[in-house]
Amino acid sequence: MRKITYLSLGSNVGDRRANLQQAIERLSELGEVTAVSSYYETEPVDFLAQPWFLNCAVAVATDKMPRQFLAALQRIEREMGRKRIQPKGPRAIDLDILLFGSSVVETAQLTIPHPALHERRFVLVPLAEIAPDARHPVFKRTVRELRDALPPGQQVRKVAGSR
Ligand code: PH2
Ligand code: MG
Ligand code: MG
Repeated sequence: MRKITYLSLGSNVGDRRANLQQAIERLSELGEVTAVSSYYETEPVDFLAQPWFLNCAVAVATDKMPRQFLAALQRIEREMGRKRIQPKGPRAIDLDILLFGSSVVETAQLTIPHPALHERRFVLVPLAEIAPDARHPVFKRTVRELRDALPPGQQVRKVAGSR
């Protein structure tokens, strides 16, 4: 059954824009890419001593199941030279599942919705651009509502003319 999954893409190593573009091209191997947000320059969160990220959000319509889809994302990360060194640290590409239809998944390998989705401006601002009315299946709030409820802080700047 085809579901819409929303992803957060991030890069803060190498040619960040080329990394996002290459990842978006590869995502079309997993389904139909139906929307891509603008690109945003974003202040690092959690692990602060690293360069600013370029982030965006992407919608993919896919027939895959969440676990299969995650394995495919991890393969793309690997093939794009992602090295897992510092948790939450610098990376050429990070592909995170935010929402997967209205599925709720909680396993050791995968949590959907993404556990930090509701507290990250670098996720909610791009996501609200392409899916303001998508609903968080646990909190029962729309993406727009979650974005508007964020406390101040976390700088996120739209890159002019990025899409
Ligand atoms: N990803 C992280 C940790 N911190 N900060 C920003 N601004 N953007 C990210 O994509 C990001 C982060 C872990 O995946
Ligand atoms: Mg991440
Ligand atoms: Mg990740």
